[in-house]
This record gives sequence, C-alpha cells and structure tokens, in this order.
Amino acid sequence: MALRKLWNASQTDGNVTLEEFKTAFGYHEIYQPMFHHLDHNADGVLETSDMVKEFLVSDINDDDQIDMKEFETFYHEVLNHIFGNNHCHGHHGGK
Ligand SMILES: [Ca+2]
Ligand SMILES: [Ca+2]
Repeated sequence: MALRKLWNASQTDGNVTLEEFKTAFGYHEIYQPMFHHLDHNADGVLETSDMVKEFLVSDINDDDQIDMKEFETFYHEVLNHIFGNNHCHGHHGGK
C-alpha cells in the first residue's frame, strides 16, 4: 500500500522527496499540492520533523492519537489548502 511505500522511502535516507511521494501515491495532480502542504519547512523534502509537525497539528485534543474526527479535520484542512483559499497558506488553526 502507498503508506508502506512512503515509509520505506523515508527509511532509506530519512526523508521523502516529491518524487518518492509521487511514486508511492501515483501521479495525480492532487499529490503535489498535498506534498507541499505536508512540507512544513518548505525545503522540498518531507522529513520526520514535517510528519511530527503534521501529527501534532492534527492531534487537536493532545492525546497522542488521531481519531476519526481529527482525521476528518485534517483531511478537510488539506483539501481546503489544495482547492480552497491559497492566501491562507501557513495557517493551521491555533491550538
Ligand atoms: Ca521539509
Ligand atoms: Ca487526538
């Protein structure tokens, strides 16, 4: 599955590039903006720190787990980011 491939890619050198991301998820136009959404420090690579940041942002009630509701919020946030108001770049809803 895609997440497994992504994980394997991250294990080889500790990060995931856009090419690895696309290889894992397939070449669809949605994945480039999604990649940039996840790339918090905007260096073109997904590092562990980017993943952790996304996790922390998504874990709204701070219980170290992403439940269904939080996942939906995360999902809508990503879709909003990709299809919605691009001028909101960088906002992530304060916690
Ligand atoms: Ca990054
Ligand atoms: Ca939670």
